[in-house]
Amino acid sequence: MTGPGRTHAPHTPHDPYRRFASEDTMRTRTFSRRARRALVPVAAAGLVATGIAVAQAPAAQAAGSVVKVTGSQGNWQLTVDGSPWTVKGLTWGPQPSEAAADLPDLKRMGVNTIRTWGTDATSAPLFDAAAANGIKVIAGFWLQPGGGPGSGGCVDYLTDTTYKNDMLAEFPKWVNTYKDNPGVLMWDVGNESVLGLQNCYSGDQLEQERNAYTSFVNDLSKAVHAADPNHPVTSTDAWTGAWPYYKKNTPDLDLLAVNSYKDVCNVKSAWESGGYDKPYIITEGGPAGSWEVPNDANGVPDEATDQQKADGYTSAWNCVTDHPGVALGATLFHYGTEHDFGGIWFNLVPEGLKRASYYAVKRAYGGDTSGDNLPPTVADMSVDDATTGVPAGGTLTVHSTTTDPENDPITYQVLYSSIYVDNNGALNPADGQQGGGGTFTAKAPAKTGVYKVYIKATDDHGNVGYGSKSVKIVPPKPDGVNVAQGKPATASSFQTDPTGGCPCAAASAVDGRFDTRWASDWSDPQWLQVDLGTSTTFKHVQLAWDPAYGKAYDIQTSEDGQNWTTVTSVTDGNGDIDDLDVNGTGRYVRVLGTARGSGWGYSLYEFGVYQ
Ligand SMILES: [Ca+2]
Ligand SMILES: [Ca+2]
Repeated sequence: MTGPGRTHAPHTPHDPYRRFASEDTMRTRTFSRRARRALVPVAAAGLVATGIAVAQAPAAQAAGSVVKVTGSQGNWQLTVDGSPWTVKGLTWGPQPSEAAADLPDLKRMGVNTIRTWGTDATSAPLFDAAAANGIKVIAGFWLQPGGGPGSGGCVDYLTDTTYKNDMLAEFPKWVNTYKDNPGVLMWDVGNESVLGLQNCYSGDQLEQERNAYTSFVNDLSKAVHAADPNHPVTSTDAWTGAWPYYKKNTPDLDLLAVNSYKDVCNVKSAWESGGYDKPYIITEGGPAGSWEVPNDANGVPDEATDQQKADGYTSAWNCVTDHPGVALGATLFHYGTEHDFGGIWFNLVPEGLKRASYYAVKRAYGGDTSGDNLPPTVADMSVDDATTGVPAGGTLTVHSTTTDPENDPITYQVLYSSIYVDNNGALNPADGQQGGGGTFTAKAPAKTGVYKVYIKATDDHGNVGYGSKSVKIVPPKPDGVNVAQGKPATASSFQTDPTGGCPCAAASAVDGRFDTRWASDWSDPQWLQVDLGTSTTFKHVQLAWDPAYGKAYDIQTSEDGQNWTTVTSVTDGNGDIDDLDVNGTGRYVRVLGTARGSGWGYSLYEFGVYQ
């Protein structure tokens, strides 16, 4: 980092949820015996039918499908055992052990395909459940680095033959394990690594690594084809800008693949202008991601409403079907149950409850929607003082107009996320929430910063609607007059680097605003002083810290700006808001920082001196 930029969430091409989803699929999973045993009937049913003894035989003994990319330039199709197969898909989030319970629901949606990111010893229940429901799996394999910053670590594809040989042994092993399972549709080697390599390398080496990576994907494709000639192989990246590398280095692939959200309707033109000779599938798609939308007035991604997101899925699917003979389908993102920041952004079924986006995908895929009961719609959501600031621990007021299409009774909950404060995506119910009829009050978060506020509206038919807005939480206003506000201020140093949201001059700590700050060099000691103009007696100081806070500091006064008297000393500061009752008199007041609380410098949103 070049500045104390922690106050702003990093602007990366991928939000924390996608990194989480990626890492989760890489994690070695452990399953309870109970979960494994619950799946035995699925496997056993197939085995009994083929007359094989159940006791020892693996599920993979069932007959696999023959899947092919057939046709010619611009007139391709995917076939399964000779019949056309348009991929009407969703990415799959739950554990494989949950597939037997959940896939019948996906089948009712009209989903015929699910996509995963990793395939290993834990995957059998997923393939088995898919096969039992007439659904097929685009089975992923991880390669480092994933698309998120540093996700999965950095490999040097030019030199690391150990890693490459390991993968060349690993992938065919699992292909051989599962290739005869009728749940397999195709193999998907890697996810967003052409993009992700930018988090590992730059300049000429980045270019060389991207070529080496896609060449290695070709080696893997050959190895997978050698193990299994009956299923296509593809490789996913994050944008069509990766496709020229595949065109150049990966001729063995049967089709291209791309994850695309906001730009999904531009994939067709990118394919047409790129001169490609293979069809493609969308392996992740949906409404614009948090990394693609404009910021709101509080400087954080402006999240769409549930209805706008639902429309995003409809639009994405329409753009896929608008490219017949080339776009062979999509696995839209995401059949996931996480109930957190990323889950509310993308999941069709957070906590297993169905959202507007669930029903939009069901309509797109031709599921039977007759008799569906639909979710509540949270409209016109607003938070009082959302940008001017709600005092920490004070009362937050939120409004919405929420209706249910069937006039079902609605249960409400107000939730907060501190993701833009501490990068924690969890949703926490607000304390002391009251109200109804469109207006709710709740206790505001105790720490300052920009928070997400959610209204969760649940009907009594397993449906949920969400609204979300940001709110700025500011320090509680002390009693009295802030005699420092607007007065001349100077400091031992200040940051100028714009990448950290600076310049961050001393005056920004006394301008009365909680969206501007002073930030010092990253060393001890540092000071900031205010000239009150005339000798003034005061009784309280309030320091509103950026995450770059002072652990040990003195509050001092001076009549001449040269000779200082310590009014109070803090030795165990923990940042955020420090409210200090004092007895001080002087023309000049300063904070002298002697020990920093972080690796950064000292940074104050506001330094208030109260009479
Ligand atoms: Ca309803
Ligand atoms: Ca300020």
